[in-house]
Amino acid sequence: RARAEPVDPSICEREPIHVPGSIQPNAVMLAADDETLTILAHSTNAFEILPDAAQALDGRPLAAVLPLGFIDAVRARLAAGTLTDGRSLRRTLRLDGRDAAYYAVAHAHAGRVIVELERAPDSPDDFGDAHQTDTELAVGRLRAAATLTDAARIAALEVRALTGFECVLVYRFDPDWNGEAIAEDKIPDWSRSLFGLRFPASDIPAQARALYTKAKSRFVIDRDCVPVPLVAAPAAGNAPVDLTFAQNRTLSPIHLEYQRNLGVNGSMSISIMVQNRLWGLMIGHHRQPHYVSPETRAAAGVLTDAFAMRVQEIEARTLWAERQAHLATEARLVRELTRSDDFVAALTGGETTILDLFGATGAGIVSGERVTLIGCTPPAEAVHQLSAWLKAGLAAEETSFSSMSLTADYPGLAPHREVASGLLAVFVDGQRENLIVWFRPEVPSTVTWGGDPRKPVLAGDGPVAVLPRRSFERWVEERTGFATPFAEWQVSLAISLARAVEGVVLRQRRKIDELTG
Ligand code: BLA
Repeated sequence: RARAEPVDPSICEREPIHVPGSIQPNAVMLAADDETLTILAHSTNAFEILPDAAQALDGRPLAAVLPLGFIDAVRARLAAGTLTDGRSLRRTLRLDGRDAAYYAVAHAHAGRVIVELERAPDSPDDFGDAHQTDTELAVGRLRAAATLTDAARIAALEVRALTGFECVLVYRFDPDWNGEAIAEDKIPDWSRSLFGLRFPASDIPAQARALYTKAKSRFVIDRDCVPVPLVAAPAAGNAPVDLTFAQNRTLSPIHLEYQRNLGVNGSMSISIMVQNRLWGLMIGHHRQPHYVSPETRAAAGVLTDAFAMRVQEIEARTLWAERQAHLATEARLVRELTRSDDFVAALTGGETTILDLFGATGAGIVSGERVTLIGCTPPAEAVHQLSAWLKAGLAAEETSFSSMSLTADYPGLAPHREVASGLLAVFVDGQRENLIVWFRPEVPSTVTWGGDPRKPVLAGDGPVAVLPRRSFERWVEERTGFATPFAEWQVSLAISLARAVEGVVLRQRRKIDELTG
């Protein structure tokens, strides 16, 4: 059998998902010029609810087919600039010649006002403010969660209770945009579990993440539905409608294939934004088609935002406490430094030492030929060679170096990777005679992926060049030579400690010069 060529997952990033040219069939879409409000494009199912649509819609005013009160509200919001960037106007409308009520959601984007019409349920499944009350109670429970794990578990449970999906997952991105399902709430009779599994970055490609940073949610009612095309007036300059913020955009066919392979039909994903960054997704899965009404979708968005705020609070509080503790340790070390003539002894010999910083398990100081080590470290000779390597290799303007896979960067320490897979090193002086180092141990980890991350894509045989993998079988990767990375603030703190030491070292030199000079 011929070996398949490796497939390049970056092909996935090239699909222009914001202009799919179609919508899901539960909605009707009209797109009008945002100044004149004349219709420039419509979905081909428009005639189903707009009796006049059998005649050409394009070129007619929106006001000819939608209630005037609604059009006035659209104009007012346009004038106020509050219809863009994810904001929308929502109204329940009565349309001429129709008994049913329709939900209309209008937003403006890229020169268009886009109106999406969905039939309102005949008998809403809740009464009055039930939604609001439920949502408020759920927000209260989230607020009480003390840890990230608890908050994620509660969020998955509450969002599932609200939306009725068979499974809700909290999916968290890592710094390289791989992701992990950190919480799962699901119906007992679905044996599949994705909890704790990791997925490679290419499963949610860059343009999709960029879009999700702007537009906060996606709902697929029926993966296998036939998309409804958008037809545009052939007017000059009438570009395909940009559906970045549309609620009923059809999702990428490649992604729908992925869902098929996962056994998922109805789905949801809501962006979890923490400090303006896409932190993760609240994902909903249903084995059958699953309709979620617009009010419920909005409430799920509110709950997801509440979770995001809780994450921000918990992360900020943890970071703050950790930094405060480190600043206190640094202050004690600096006090020792000012009392001592020997900076090496001051930092390694007292009650507080540099080993109390950064969660390191080993630390040391190289001062000329003298190597002083505390905790679990490679032997002195190896640390001395490491310092020579850094002295020669660091760029002229650099004073510090950190690595979470030191033995890959510097194979000389490979025999010592158990104690030295992570390194934070900082030179004290411009001549690079004095170096402080912190070591972190290897975290021997097995990462369990949902499928082989080295093969996220298959070659397509039809019109598409790539297909998502078919198997989500657990795939266990043994990772060796990795430590928990040092955070940026820890590197900064190490540099500030080095500056304090430099002051002391210079003072000692002056003293020695005075005595000998
Ligand atoms: C989008 N991929 C997505 C989305 C998710 C995932 C959640 C958001 C769209 C949605 O469903 O709402 C991936 N879904 C997951 C993961 C889990 C899950 C990791 O449930 C685990 C719990 N995807 C591929 C390959 C390609 C690809 C090979 O695997 C491209 C060749 C593309 N994924 C892809 C694209 C989108 C996407 C293009 C954007 C869909 C859109 O918004 O139109």
